[in-house]
Amino acid sequence: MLIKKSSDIKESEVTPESVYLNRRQILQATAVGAAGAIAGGLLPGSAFAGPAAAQEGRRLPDVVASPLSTDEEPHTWKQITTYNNFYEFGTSKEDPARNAHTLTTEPWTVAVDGLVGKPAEYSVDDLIKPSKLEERIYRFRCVEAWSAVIPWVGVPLRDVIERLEPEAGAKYVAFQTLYRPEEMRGQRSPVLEWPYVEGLRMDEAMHPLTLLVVGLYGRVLPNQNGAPIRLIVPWKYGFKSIKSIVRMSFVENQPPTSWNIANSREYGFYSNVNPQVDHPRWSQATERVLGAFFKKETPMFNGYADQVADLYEGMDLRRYK
Ligand SMILES: Nc1nc2c(c(=O)[nH]1)N[C@H]1C(S)=C(S)[C@@H](COP(=O)(O)O)O[C@H]1N2
Ligand SMILES: [Mo]
Repeated sequence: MLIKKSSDIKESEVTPESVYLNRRQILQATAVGAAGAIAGGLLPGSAFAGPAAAQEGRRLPDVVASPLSTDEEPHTWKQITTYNNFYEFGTSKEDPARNAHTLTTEPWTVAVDGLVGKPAEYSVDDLIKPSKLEERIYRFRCVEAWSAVIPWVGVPLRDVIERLEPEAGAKYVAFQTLYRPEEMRGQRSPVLEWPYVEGLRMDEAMHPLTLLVVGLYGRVLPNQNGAPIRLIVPWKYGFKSIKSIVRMSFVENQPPTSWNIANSREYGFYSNVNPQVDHPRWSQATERVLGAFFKKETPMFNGYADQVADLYEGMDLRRYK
């Protein structure tokens, strides 16, 4: 992965989607055309029949480009908002785009509790202020072996945690998604234990790459992508990146996580992207990039090994999956 130096970046470089409607789209049109003939449009992100893109919400003010962005070209707004995983709105990849409009995200509060100096119910604005909003273009790798490149807008989780003043005994941060079956139709079925929960070890939560996300392509986050506030941990499989967060708890012991509760044989707590350790039912060595036909090799830690490998030094990553 190439990382730009901050001195090379101006605010005007923040990504409007139109900038990317060039080479990439031409490449994709070709790839999807070829794939459509073979796979009948069932390929992730293909242009064939499917839900409409999310409506564009409010533009977020004063977003600065981050030097931690990958130089890969992002997928389109339409791709990122029509091929999602969000079981609260259904189990198929098109369900969130069809069903997530029922979620109301205002008002919204995030409860902060546990071993922390400043527990309270925070509005999203109060939680992220006064950090400056950054655009971070990250590689994103799902456990189901597809991947995308996504221009998120958010603030480092680290800044937020520092302001909340965790106590020395806090070793993990636990996160919880909203539970509101009237608005989240998927929660009316027991496909997962509700509410969705996730967690990070404190050093993972404090890592500079870990982002609390409130936007996409410079605009407020669409519901299907986890509005109004979600986590992004780019070196871990996508399911660690919990959506529509309503609680952050500072705890001493490793917290339970949804996919581990659902199937502990297949999903561990760490869930770092690791091409050397297969999922029990499929290989993790390669990935299919959203909209592309050919698979490509998955790099260790999703390409972020230089930045995060030392978090796991001395750990057996086959055991701690
Ligand atoms: N609350 C909640 N968060 C969730 C999920 C979910 O079902 N519910 N799915 C996860 C999985 S498996 C993935 S791959 C990512 C998908 O994020 P995206 O739809 O924005 O690409 O969200 C993660 N966060
Ligand atoms: Mo996923």
